[in-house]
Amino acid sequence: MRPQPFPRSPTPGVVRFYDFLPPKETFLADVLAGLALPQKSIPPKYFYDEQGCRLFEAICELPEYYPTRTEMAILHGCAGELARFIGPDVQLIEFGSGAQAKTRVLIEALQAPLYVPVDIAIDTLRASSSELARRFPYLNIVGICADYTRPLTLPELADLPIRRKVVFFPGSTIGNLTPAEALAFLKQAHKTAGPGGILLIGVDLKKDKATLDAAYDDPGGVTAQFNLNLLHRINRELQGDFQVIRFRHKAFYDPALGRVEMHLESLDSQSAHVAGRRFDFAPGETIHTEISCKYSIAEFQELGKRAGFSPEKVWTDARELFGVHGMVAA
Ligand code: AVI
Repeated sequence: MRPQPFPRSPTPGVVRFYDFLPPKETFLADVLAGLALPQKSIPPKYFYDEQGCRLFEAICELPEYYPTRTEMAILHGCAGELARFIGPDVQLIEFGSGAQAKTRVLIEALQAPLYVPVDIAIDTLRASSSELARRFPYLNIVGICADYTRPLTLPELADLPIRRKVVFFPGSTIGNLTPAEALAFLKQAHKTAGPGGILLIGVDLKKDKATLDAAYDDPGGVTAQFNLNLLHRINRELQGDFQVIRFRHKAFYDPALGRVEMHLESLDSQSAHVAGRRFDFAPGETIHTEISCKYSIAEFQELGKRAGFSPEKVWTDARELFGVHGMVAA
């Protein structure tokens, strides 16, 4: 797909935006195909419309949802060591850049001259890039609106004195891919980083079921709203007629598979239409909307090695809830 240059941001620090986003027909095609499967399912990347991004930010503030604040604390704690490990004059490429709070810590620590955020949510990408440009006037920013789970060739960028590329993938978003997809993603990240480049990746660690169940099914129901928003989004964008009130959020950790699963469960026998196609639901039938895989440090290092990385560093918190891995592309 050819990149469409995005309308220039009014903020001078933001150099350019590129839009590689798949067209709306892809959302429709993925929903129709997913709802036709024996186990109905919809890819989690479709959570993140404007409302979904807002709800995800609210999740990150929940007392039960430890990953965001734990990773942030780890990055603050290891910023100096990180800067020594990575060195100066880097191009910082961030996949799934979202709200970019963690990015600020890294940019400050590394004094990176070039930042390339890649995200599927264009509004968040533009707003947070503009905010970063205000904070770091020396920083060159090239925003890429794209689905980074698909192969993507980044445009060749400014002739700045760059010594190495650093791919930053925080938030344990890699957990939302199956292990096979995660491996394919890591191979892609290896290509993007290039020889000697670094992958800095946040990965949620395996832990007890009670902690994980609470993190994905909070008592205030914010995660439920986030999950159910997918049906609202289909109604809004794909002429759907889901009666959202007749579905409920279901989330649980499966220790045997080492992953959290999120589903939307039909409360009774019902039908819904999407773009004129009818889908039937039995009571208790679910749409599988997300997996969130958890990895021990050794499991993730093994995956990294299979993608061609040499695992060099891991930073964790005192309770060993979360890990930030530093890996060098061989
Ligand atoms: C974005 N991703 C890493 C989150 C997670 O923890 O898997 C998405 C999420 N789903 C429910 N709560 C948070």
